[in-house]
Amino acid sequence: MSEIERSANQKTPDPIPVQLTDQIFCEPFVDTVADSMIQISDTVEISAVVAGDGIHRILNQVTECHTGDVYIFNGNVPHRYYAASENARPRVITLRWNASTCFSGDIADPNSPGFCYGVFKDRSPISYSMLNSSALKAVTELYAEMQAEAEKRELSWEQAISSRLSLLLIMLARYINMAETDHEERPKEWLTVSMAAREIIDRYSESDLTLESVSASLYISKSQLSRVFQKVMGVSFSEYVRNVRINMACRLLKDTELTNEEIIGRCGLKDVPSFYRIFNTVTGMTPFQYRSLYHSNSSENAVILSDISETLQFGNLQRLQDLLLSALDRGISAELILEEGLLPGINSIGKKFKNNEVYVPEVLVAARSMNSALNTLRPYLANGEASPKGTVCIGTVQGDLHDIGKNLVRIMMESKGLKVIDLGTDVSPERFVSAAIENGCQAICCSALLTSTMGVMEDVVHEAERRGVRHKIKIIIGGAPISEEFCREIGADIYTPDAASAADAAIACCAELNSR
Ligand code: B1M
Repeated sequence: MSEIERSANQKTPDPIPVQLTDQIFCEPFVDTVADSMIQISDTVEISAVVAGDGIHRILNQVTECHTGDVYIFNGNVPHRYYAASENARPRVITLRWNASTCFSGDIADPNSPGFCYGVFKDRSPISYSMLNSSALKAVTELYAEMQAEAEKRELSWEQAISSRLSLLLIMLARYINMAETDHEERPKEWLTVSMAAREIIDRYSESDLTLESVSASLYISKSQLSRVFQKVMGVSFSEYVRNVRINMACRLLKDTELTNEEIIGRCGLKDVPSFYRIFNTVTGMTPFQYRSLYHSNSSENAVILSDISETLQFGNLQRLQDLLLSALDRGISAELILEEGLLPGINSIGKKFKNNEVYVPEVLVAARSMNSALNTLRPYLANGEASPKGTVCIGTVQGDLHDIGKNLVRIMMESKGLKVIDLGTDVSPERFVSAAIENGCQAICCSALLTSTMGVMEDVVHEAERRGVRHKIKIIIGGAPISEEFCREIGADIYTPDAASAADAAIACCAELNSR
């Protein structure tokens, strides 16, 4: 047993430690002196989990480890891998080399430019306090290459990582060497960011993981953490948190049968629409498409959903109805049919219309299919409650005839227990406000799809003021051209980007007004 293992063993006793299955000493760098003669603090150690999941303990800190995690430490950081259970044993490869042959500084001292520490966890670089920015960049790029290679499945992760691990070491050696002359000292900032990244990894499932809470736990200001995070990581704090969450969501989609809602809960995400939006931004796919890559059952469902999307565009109502029912029969949820079948269909028509590939009649046909499909799905989307949580009125503003988005918002609101008075399309400000007063509504919900009609929303705000009810009726607005900024500008209360969040916002408004 090596010196390193002996010392790690003494400090971290555990019932089922994992055997390092491949323990290779990186030939080019290991001194000719015997292993036991090398000062632990002079060695750099890279270990990688190449298969399976388990537990990793660094000093007294215990975290999960997964295939693809890479840890770079100087040799006197006691850390070990453990099996999560008798049957779940990670395979770990470890490389070590004697850094004193090429670096005379102290790699164990956080204030030394050669201080060596890096963690690539959950397949993304989560913390590193290594050397200089060039080393960081080089190692991060190499890691990304390994990951891409493993993911392309040309090589297994194990093969990809084994072949590149020694390269990582070579790279580190080169930059440790350079660190002696490159005195761009940043270890303190890196340590701060490492600690923040560590906290993000530990708390990604908590929805209240914020810049504020992390900076408070590190006893630094929000702006300071935000600045050093961006500088060291090259991405903002919130982007980083988002990426960690989406990485974890990818893993769950691939390895489990959890529903979107369950995944959202486990990854600290907000709701289905924002999950879809963020997931798409990061991966270029929907969660369902991602899952379909790995599950044959999901790929069959994907075929039905893309059929639904196509049929909606051609307007064959009977076939659409059959497909919807057969999708429901197969256990595909109404929400998924909406997100993966109907909405892509209507959006695709919208794009074709913009590019002059189809004209108004085709759009009308698709819109008719969409409304009929929404009617079919309505009972499955809505699970209305006996006593309403509040009353709202909804409509598309004057001059605007688009009603699909508005209908969807209405269905979501009803499904969450609100009583909804639907005023239809082309609704004047006077009608909105009169209907709200007559029906005792707590909120007026306005939808607009045209840039030329969005201004009507401001008239609704003025009309509510003129009739003296502005203080007791909230005005919620939405639709493709609307934004948060526009909402502020016109003095409306709430903007939401999608139907589900519109329903949540309306419920919150009703609760607030009811409690007064
Ligand atoms: Co029209 N149309 N259209 N159209 N149409 C758009 C909106 C357009 C973007 C198409 C394009 O050029 N790519 C473009 C608007 C450009 C602009 O102003 N920036 C446009 C145009 C120009 C027009 C006409 C002027 C075309 C013409 O005649 N030359 C004309 C206007 C008629 C009028 O209203 N006075 C017109 C007509 C039509 C049809 C009648 C043919 C048909 C509507 C049929 C119907 O609704 N019953 C139609 C359609 C279908 C579209 C597209 C293709 C689809 C709209 C849609 O239903 N999307 C659309 C292009 C597109 O969006 N891709 C387009 C699906 C729906 C679920 O999304 O409504 O955005 P959306 O709702 C979302 C969110 O926005 C949000 O939640 C919903 C889902 O989560 N949301 C809210 C909506 N309301 C909310 C309210 C909230 C909160 C969230 O709180 C209260």
